[in-house]
Amino acid sequence: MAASVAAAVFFSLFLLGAGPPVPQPPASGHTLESRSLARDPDYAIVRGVLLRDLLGRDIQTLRLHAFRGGSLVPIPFQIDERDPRGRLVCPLGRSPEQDVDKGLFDENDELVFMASDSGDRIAPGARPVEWIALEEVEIRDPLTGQKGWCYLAAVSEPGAPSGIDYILYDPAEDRYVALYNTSVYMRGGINRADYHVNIYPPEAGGTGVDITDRLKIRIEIRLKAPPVKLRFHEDETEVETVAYIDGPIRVVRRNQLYLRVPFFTIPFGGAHDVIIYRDTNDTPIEVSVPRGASWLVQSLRIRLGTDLSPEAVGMRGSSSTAACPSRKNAWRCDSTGRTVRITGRSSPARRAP
Ligand SMILES: [Ca+2]
Ligand SMILES: [Ca+2]
Ligand SMILES: [Ca+2]
Repeated sequence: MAASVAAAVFFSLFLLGAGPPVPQPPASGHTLESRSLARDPDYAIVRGVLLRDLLGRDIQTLRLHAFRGGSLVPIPFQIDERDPRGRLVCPLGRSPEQDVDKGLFDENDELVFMASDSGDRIAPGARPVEWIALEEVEIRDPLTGQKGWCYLAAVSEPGAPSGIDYILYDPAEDRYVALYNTSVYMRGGINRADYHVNIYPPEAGGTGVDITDRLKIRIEIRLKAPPVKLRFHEDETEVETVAYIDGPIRVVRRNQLYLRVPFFTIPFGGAHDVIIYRDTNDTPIEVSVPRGASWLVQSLRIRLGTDLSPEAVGMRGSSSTAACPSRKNAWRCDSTGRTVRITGRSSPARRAP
């Protein structure tokens, strides 16, 4: 049942992505070099410091295009600002934020787009007159040397953006639906830290069924005095999404984790970002330790892991760069040493307390 509901949502997303017709810039120019890039699931991030001709521009006037089939077409992108400390600026949610320059493109702000949306390289000079400033972005696969290009331009009369949104986010339910990657957080209600649904549709090479049992969180705090260990797991945590970004390429959820103790909750570490793309997730975690905590805390240990559901048995994973991890009960390497197969046998992580 869960799989069919998710499939229905997925197709809604696809239809939204098709969207209404988008005004196109005039076809112009000719191809200087054809796109050879073949990587599909990767996103690309380009910092403003590399796009100097556009620094200081109002971000709302910027548009990203690719040259395909002899025409310039708008492609989905977003520009996320970072504050002077380097933290992503989240303009939505309970605690919305602004960059200090209030929406201008500066050196640490970043352009984000999918590598698969890039196109051919266009000949210099063959560009619409509406483009008052321009930077060519070349992306290159470091493994193969294959290339693709796109063009970020400041436009005098910016039209509608591409109309494609690869990822939808519902802050009320804390649920996201990405084109190739669907997850639902919160088991049994709001304010839970763990996700419990993760579906990869057939279009992404997946099975279309939920392969996740649950996220496991194990936190152990060893105190100096009294010399005791405090242990918390995912059922003893709460999370609050304090702010977020919802663009066409990625959703950023800024979460504050709380530990539940008798009668109240205490914040744990600083807020951390969960960054969700069309195909993948990133969760950089930074733990803030209060000044003076060394007088009280001997050590802190955090373990995170995902338990898979029986539907994951038989799945394979591979890496073009890394060898298989050491042999475990839960998976087996093939003869190449680069591919693992989920066996379904009980793993050390599952047996852990
Ligand atoms: Ca900035
Ligand atoms: Ca800025
Ligand atoms: Ca979105």
